[in-house]
Amino acid sequence: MDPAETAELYKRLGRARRVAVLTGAGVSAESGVPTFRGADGLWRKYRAEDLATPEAFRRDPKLVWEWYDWRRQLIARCQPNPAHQAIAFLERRSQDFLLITQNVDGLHRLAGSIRMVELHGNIWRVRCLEEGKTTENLDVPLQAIPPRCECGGLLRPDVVWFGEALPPEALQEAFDAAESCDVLLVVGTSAVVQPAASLPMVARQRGAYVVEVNLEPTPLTSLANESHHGKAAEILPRLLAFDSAFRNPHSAFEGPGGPCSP
Ligand code: BV8
Repeated sequence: MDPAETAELYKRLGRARRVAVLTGAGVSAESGVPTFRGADGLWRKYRAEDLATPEAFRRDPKLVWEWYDWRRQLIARCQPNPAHQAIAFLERRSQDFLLITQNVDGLHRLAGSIRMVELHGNIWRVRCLEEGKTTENLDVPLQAIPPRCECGGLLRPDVVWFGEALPPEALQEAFDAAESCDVLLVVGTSAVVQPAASLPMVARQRGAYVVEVNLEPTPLTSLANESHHGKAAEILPRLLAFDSAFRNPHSAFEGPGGPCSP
């Protein structure tokens, strides 16, 4: 990667007080998790309205759970990739940090991310429709489809479906971070699903330096300060000096002499 391509970002990261990252399905693509809207996207094979809505679940909980069980079995075989690891590395290097993910696959946490919000829930949690209780369920495959709570109530995936409100605390935390961050990295999202897709606009309007990493241009590209097109697992480690920092742990984003010194 041309050093000129990273100089500005290094400088910004070096003096940033608060860093935020927004991720979408593209950050997990190289782990083998299908995206939603790409050529091999999940929505190509299924209509979102048929599966990722409360109405679909009411209509046919077995069909919706068969889709989620298939996704859980696939994700269970996937490991975090260098993009997830680079984001966890950035968190450790940043004074004040928040990862905002739209992904439900749990790979960021496996990669070591701690300060994060999952805007659309998590595919490894289930919620009882009778008691409202949320529990972790790692069964692969599920023991029964649809799964039931000990109380006999139907369990649903603890994810946010279309037409459902996002978890208010997570959403508030995400907008607070977008409004106050100095740098926002936007990685692997088509930026079409609201309200998450509004976060980069809010950050830019508040003066954040917005950097997009995506295979291709998106509706965000025109508002980003920098756009890097390519695979996140290849670009992000280089962009964040993640790989070279491993060899020289005092290099990235630190003090005088590092590549980001003003
Ligand atoms: C809500 C469920 C209101 C879990 C998902 C205007 C304003 C507000 C809302 C709306 C609005 N217009 C329409 C709406 C409603 C709707 C919406 O936004 N619809 C869209 C389609 C127009 N929004 C909602 O319904 C939301 N709720 O607004 O509620 C409300 C308020 C109060 C009370 C009641 C209701 C709920 C949205 C959440 C929906 N749930 N998933 C699951 O099963 O997964 S959305 C689904 O899309 C996933 O969660 C995913 O995270 C999300 C976003 O997709 P992306 O992550 O961006 O993935 P995608 O495949 O699209 O793109 C991948 C990108 O990666 C591509 O750009 C590709 O180029 C790139 N890429 C691929 N490979 C790589 C890569 N990049 C780098 N490297 C690679 N290797």
